[in-house]
Amino acid sequence: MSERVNAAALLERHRQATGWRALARAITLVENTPPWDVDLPPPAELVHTIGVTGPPGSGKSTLVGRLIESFADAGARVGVVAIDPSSPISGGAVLGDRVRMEEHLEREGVYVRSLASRGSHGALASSARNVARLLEASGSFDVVIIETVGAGQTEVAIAGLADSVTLVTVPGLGDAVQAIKAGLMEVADLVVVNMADRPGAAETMRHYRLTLGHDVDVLKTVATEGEGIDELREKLESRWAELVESGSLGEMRQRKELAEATLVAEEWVRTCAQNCDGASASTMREAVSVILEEAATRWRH
Ligand SMILES: Nc1nc2c(ncn2[C@@H]2O[C@H](COP(=O)(O)OP(=O)(O)OP(=O)(O)O)[C@@H](O)[C@H]2O)c(=O)[nH]1
Ligand SMILES: [Mg+2]
Repeated sequence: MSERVNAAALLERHRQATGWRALARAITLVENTPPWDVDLPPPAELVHTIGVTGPPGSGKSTLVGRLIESFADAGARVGVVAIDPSSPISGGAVLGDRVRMEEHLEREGVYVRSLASRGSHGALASSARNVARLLEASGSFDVVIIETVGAGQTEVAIAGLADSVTLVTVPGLGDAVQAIKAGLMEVADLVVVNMADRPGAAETMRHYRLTLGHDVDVLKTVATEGEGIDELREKLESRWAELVESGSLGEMRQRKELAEATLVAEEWVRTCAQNCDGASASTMREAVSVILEEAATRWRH
């Protein structure tokens, strides 16, 4: 079993230092610690977290690279967490993501970090959520972007925990249907039809508008050319202003925290079931039986 990690102390070291080295070290520690063993301080100020997800190869990293530029031009400090998928479908993305975001790394106030989809402890991407929270609490950013491939339930869920969830898709109804299947549509606050330089973009946008109704904005971009990126940034900013001013941010974050707790709990139970010591095993049995009892009571009423 690993030691508990005190993120507040790590962040204090980052605040005392110049540059990103202390933050980079803190991230490595948090990434490699099971999410339930990390104590995270609450952020001192409100930070807009943006989740970017979508099918493999839809242009997420290219788009995030452009978004960084757009936010930085507008004066925002931007932190980015990108999960490098290790699945065979998108093999090679590790290098690809770095290359695509590299040119933005040298900008003042911008920090980009790629993570493996699995930490060394074998737990899933929920460590990435903790890394995003670490950036949020660091006091160094106004916006934190988290990119995950929408190819697995956990990855989709992680992006879904952000304040503004952006689904990046491409022209072609086949992909739209796939996105619906993967549960991506339910979590999206905003849909981006990227690669709008390809045929069928207008049709795909119409399809999404019809399927999603008026609550979800549908935009188009050509990430490689930077087209539509400022409009996307403005939409994200106005959504954020609305969330803060209407007071609905607090309620939404509470709801998402429950979803996050569920994810971490599931991961804990799974890990514990595979290998944990006697004391943890009995804690797990107790916890599970309390939850089941609660579920049964509610189900009967
Ligand atoms: N034609 C065209 N190509 C694009 C556009 N945006 C991205 N691409 C290209 O699409 C390929 C995949 O882009 P990425 O940004 O790596 O996509 P991704 O969604 O991050 O990929 P994974 O992280 O592997 O899922 C690259 O070759 C990009 O240059 C676009 O708007 N138009
Ligand atoms: Mg990518």
